[in-house]
Amino acid sequence: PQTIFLKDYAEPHHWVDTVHLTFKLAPRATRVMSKIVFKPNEANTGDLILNGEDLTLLSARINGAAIPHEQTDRHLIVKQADLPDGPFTFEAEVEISPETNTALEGLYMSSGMYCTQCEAEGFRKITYYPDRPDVMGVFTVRVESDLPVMLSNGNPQASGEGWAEWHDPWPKPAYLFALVSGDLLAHSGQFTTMSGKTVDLNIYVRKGDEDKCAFGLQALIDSMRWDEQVYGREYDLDIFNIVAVDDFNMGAMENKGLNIFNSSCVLASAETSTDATFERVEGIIAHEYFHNWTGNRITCRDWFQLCLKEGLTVYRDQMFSGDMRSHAVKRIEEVLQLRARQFREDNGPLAHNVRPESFVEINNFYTATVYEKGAEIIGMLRRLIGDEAYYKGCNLYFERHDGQAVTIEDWIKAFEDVTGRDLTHFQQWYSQAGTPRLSVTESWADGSLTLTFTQSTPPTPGQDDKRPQVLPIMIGLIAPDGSEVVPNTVLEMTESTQSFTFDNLAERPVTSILRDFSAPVILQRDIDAKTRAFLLAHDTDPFNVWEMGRMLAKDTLVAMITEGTPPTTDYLDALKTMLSDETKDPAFRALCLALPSQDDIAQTLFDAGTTPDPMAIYEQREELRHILASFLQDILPDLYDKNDAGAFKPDAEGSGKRALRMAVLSLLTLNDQGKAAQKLFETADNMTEQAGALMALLSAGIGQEELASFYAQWFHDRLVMDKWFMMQIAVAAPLEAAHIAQNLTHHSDFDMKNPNRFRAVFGALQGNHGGFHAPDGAAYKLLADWLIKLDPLNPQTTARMCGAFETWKRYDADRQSMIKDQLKRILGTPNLSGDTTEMVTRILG
Ligand code: B3K
Ligand code: ZN
Repeated sequence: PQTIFLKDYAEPHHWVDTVHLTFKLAPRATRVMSKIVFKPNEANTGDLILNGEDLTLLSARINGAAIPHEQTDRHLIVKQADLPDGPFTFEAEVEISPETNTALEGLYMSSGMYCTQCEAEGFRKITYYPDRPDVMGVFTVRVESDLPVMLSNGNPQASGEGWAEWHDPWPKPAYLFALVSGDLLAHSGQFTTMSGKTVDLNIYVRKGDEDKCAFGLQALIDSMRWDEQVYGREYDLDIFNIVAVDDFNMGAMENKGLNIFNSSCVLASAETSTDATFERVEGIIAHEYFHNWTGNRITCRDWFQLCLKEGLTVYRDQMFSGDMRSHAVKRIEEVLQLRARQFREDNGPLAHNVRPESFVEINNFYTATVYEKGAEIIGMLRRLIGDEAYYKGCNLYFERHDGQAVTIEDWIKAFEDVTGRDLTHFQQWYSQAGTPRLSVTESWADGSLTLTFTQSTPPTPGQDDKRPQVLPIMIGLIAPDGSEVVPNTVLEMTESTQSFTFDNLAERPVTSILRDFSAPVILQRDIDAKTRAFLLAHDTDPFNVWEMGRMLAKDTLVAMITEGTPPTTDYLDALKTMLSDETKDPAFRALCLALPSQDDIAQTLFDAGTTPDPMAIYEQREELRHILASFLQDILPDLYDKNDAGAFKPDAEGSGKRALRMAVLSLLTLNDQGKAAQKLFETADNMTEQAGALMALLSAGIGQEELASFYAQWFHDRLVMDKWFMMQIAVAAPLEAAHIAQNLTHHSDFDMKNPNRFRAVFGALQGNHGGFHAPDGAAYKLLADWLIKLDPLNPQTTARMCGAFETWKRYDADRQSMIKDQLKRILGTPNLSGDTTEMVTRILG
């Protein structure tokens, strides 16, 4: 495998004008006929270079005549000297085998249907083509199939018995190509765009899933309206199709006019889906739809620019979800995710720039850093330049680059042009990895408060010296009587150390720092108990109120683990007050009640110079749950009853109440031997409460009977079965987790070829911190065994799951050496994929 560098980017030798494809679909012998009109790129002339992998070439012609060409296992090359002058037509016929394609990249089969996944470099497994995003062409596709539904990108053009033709008028890179054929049903609707055009909307699913589409369709309609109202972006085809596929390597894919979804990210019903699933479906539908402008109409010049479309589109879907639900709650959830996934990545051997400078396998860079940190950069930009300039800049970007494949520089330039500011320093967020540490001191004299900030970023692999970043630090000042004397103010920090002074203050105020988590940094603030209690009670910024509570919980756990100190009454009282405060949103209170994860505690200990002991973390966190259950015992039953949301509606209000109710139930179960949870399990009419009750029971070490009856009720529903696999591993006690997971891999419903099922088992195992790091190393070995088995079938999912080991350097010598042994064993496997080789090599460092 070869390393590819950003600095080596060169334009292609040929551009594509139009593409005609004909697919004669058959499980093991699909024929693909292509007719591509090329024109030489006068700025960089040379051989015709086409990508192609796992293809059987049957014929190739240029302008109707056979041509001399070179063929390797990755390319088809025609020498410049053998090419006609000027534009020419290349035609080829290849054969491929979708049924045996277990990598789920290119054209493959899932539960009897044909479907495709081309991003990033899957189109080359379909036919010979310049498979790079800067080559954009107008596609016309003919599908011939025995199965009734035949779909591709764009608008339907003509169809007959056994065939259909589609034409996409918008030039696009090959990674946005899609084709689907199956025995499918459509759940349909319509949307009228802002200029009055009617768009047909369809969600295609397998028979039996048609009653799980209504929510997704409404989310699509809401997204289309939102993008018009907020960004002025209108949809541009007559039809928008979504297809649900069971076997899919990630969440969903934004193919032009034909989004393909992992069925777990589009199907939803009250009985089978939790509130979290509804929220995820809404967010992912929006994300893929928003790509139509940020990704499709304007795409990436090369894969190094991935964050151009992903960071921006994540930012847009986050804004949308905040508007649909609650901004405060959404922001806290985003930060929890960012810290759990992106900070974790940034702190370990896989740390990389938001815009990487080299890669072996681009699929390994669809990461939390590119996506979530990429989104944080957009949020910081907006905070620095203000809303008006932000939308102006976006409009300029859309106008200037519509139909083009562009770079981060082009994106930033639009904002420089509308603001007149030099954003060179800000742009460093794309080229410097690592999470900045921010500390602050305060001084007070004669009515003036001075805040002195210091920032530094620890070294990351290949980047030893870090420079200061541009940080928008949003603050507020609150007077001792609780009134806010300085409302939200953004301080722009650009130096390593920098002071900001506030004058003419009557009394010394309390400072609220990094409101709304205005920059993706680790704030190291020595804050005394009194100040923290004051902010908990008076801060107007909901994020910081939650953050104060979280700091208290973390300090409590750390003190229990490292010093054996029991929780202070400060913490317990504050939590009780918060929970009982009915003026506060139940969803917010649920977030306050949730304890920091074991992984989060492990990282916190490590940052503080202590080697984390996973068993102690597990035990003390359990101990704290028991202490809370007994301290809060008077209020729990009442909270549980009051937050019964009644008839199920997957909206913010209902889901907020259920979230609080389930968090309360989890503690209540430790007091009542599971009575309330058992009752709820039997009577619940929705999955949020049924699964919530089961999780509460399992977490208390009971509930085996309910687990069995859950299986009996749901064994026929594959998405619910994923939960059944996941739940029992996720909450298993440390010494049992690997054993339970291993037994489940022998269950007749376990199917390693289905990524959802594989992740249900092994994602849950790595997510169970105590279980994954059990002292005997059984979980390390089990995961390695299965990664080795999966790699030849599905390298992409294998490589991604290797991330489970990325934190190995946090732990003691024994664990380090056990993990290293497993990583070396994986690396030593004959014929290991390039994907997995790259990941394991980087993790070993
Ligand atoms: N763009 C796709 C991700 C493709 C992943 C390829 N390994 C989905 C998304 O981000 O919207
Ligand atoms: Zn995306």
